[in-house]
Amino acid sequence: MITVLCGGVGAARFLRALRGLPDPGPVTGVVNTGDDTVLHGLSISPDIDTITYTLAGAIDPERGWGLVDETWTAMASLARYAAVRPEGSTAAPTWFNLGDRDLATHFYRTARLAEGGSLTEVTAEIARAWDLPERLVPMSDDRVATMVDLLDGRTVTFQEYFVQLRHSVPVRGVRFEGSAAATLQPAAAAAISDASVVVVAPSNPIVSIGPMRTLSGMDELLAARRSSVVAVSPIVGGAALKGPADRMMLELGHEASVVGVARLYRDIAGTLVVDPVDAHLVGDVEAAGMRCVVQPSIMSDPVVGAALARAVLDAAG
Ligand code: FO1
Repeated sequence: MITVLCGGVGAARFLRALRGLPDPGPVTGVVNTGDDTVLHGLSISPDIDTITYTLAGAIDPERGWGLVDETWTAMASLARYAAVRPEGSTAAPTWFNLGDRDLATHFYRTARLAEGGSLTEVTAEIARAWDLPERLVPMSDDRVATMVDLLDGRTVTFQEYFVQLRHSVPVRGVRFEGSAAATLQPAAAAAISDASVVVVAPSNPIVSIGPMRTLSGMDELLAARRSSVVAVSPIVGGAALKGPADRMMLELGHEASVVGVARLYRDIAGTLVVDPVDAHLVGDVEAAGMRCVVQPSIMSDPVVGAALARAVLDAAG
């Protein structure tokens, strides 16, 4: 069994790449829920949905989130109410775009959670509805909310930072509210212990992989099997492939490079896979304490993706 620790887009593409191997065997994605939010009273799990839609072949390829060929009638209709909401009301938010078909996923998740279903159960049901062969497990059934402390003194939720502020404001800290009391989902813990290989997907080390690492026992589970944990660097040539990982790393005192990634992961993963543009940093990654494998990691087409997946599995021995 292969277990992949997942954020959003990069992880979704890596999981899809595993399908390019002749016989990958059972695959489990343990997915970040620190990005989850409630808007319009709806429970939204962006990373779970990005992975589900990508593996279903239904993701919008340009945006990397939401459904392809989406329509936006509900969002457009909200503008009428946004115009009349009283001062201080957060009703009818229009900054976070929920497509008409995407809304069905949030309706279902919200209704099932309200009935007492766990996020783990509901995630599996949604994955089944989209005919996914992979198993997706949220990192926890408990609420963990990534909060971003901005340099200007404000604290905002992750989605306010990422979408409303377009992640273009400097950050001075990141916190994971609720994580001290949250339990690592037992199915996720078992998937990590029982896997032949654990992959840390090319996801943001701070806000995608970071939240799951704050759950009690997570780092210990990974450290105990460190030699067969392989991380794929989300930083290529000093820049994030998508999103604010590079800037966030710098702002929070880390080097925005594969060496900075190695310093964050060296206690939990034995090997770091880096793109050929970073081949000159192999010695520095190894000096930071990780074995380093060079392999094209920008999953622009299925052939590159499958070769990356193969190299990652080979790196785990
Ligand atoms: N990202 C955006 O940049 N703008 C949006 O309006 C937006 C809406 C959205 C709706 C549902 C969903 O599952 C994801 C959505 N995302 C949107 C993506 C999401 O904010 C980020 O990709 C992740 O949270 C970061 O991994």
